[in-house]
Amino acid sequence: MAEKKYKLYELSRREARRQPTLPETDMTDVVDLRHLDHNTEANTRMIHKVVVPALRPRNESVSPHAETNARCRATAGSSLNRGSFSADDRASDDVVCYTFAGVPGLLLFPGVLNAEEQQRWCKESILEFGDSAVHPNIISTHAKTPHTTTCYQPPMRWATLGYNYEWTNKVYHRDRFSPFPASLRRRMCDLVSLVAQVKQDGFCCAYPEVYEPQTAIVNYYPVGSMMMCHQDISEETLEQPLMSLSLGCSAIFLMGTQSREDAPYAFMLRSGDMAAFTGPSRTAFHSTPRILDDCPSYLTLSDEEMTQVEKQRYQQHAYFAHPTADGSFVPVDKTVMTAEEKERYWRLCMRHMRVNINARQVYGERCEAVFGGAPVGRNGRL
Ligand SMILES: O=C(O)CCC(=O)C(=O)O
Repeated sequence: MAEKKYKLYELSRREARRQPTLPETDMTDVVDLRHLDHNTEANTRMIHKVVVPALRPRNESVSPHAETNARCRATAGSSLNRGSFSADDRASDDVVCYTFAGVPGLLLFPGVLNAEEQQRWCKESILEFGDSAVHPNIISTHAKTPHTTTCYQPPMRWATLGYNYEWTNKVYHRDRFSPFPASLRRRMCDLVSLVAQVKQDGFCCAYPEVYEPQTAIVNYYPVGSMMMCHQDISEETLEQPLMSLSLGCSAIFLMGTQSREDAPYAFMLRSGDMAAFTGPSRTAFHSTPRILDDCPSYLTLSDEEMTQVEKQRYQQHAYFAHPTADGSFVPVDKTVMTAEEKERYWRLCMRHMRVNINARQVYGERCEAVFGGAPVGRNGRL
């Protein structure tokens, strides 16, 4: 199982006495788009770079969708600009995308969100999207740190925006939703227009004219947590891409095929990167076995910047990352915080965390209610 190779282990005291250090995780096979010259020969051969012309801002007269057929300049892996994806043959506002021979339909856009935009989505994810009073906000089933296994698995939590997903039966319900945020809808539509410009053999990556992000799952991954191998196939519109934004700590992400038996490829996802699962990758098995403890400084606060009180509260599990003994998280009343306190709060939450926002279109038709209607059908877990 490929997850085993990358997940974070913590030794029990007994094991630590016998073998105090674990071998370092071997990252050789992980595709790394920020350091192209670090990739193996085999990985370098499968990486293809596509330069996507930037779309005009929305307020210009040409609709972004009208540019869907714009020309893309594709270059094979052998002519990659090694070591950086910023200085090359593209205009400064063009966007770089990578596709991969052997992983048809997986599109990675490294650094497509700049630092300011990353800050904005981290802040919203912590302060708004994670608010159980508005969006279903679920604590992982393994919320208690297991004492019976040597593998340390801090709990994940996640929030669902738009149509709720019923995890047990793997279905959506048309009558259960929370409002899908307008700003996230706009951004996802723009990003889907970028995705639609990437040409692939045998399938179209996206249909921006009819795309609607109707559900977003916001995953909050503390360092040490992981997401097991799964497919996302409950949506009716699998011809539309699953759009996935990475924020905060980096992750090792595995993408396979429609068969669980096939060995997946490993990719490093960093803050600001976007992955689009299109074509065959839209229905492929994938997982996130490892979160690295490397949150960029512009998204968090260092030890030196923390006050004594904040340090104490961090120990008392107040900042999202660790549950209390009964598996719950310390409730934090954000309504009484000043703007400055809120700013510090989200940055403290991000200290050892990755946030992943992934959006899907669920139904084929337009669903205006999910963008403006009052929340309905809340279940008891809000
Ligand atoms: O962590 C990621 O980047 C992917 C998350 C994912 O696979 C999911 O939410 O279904």
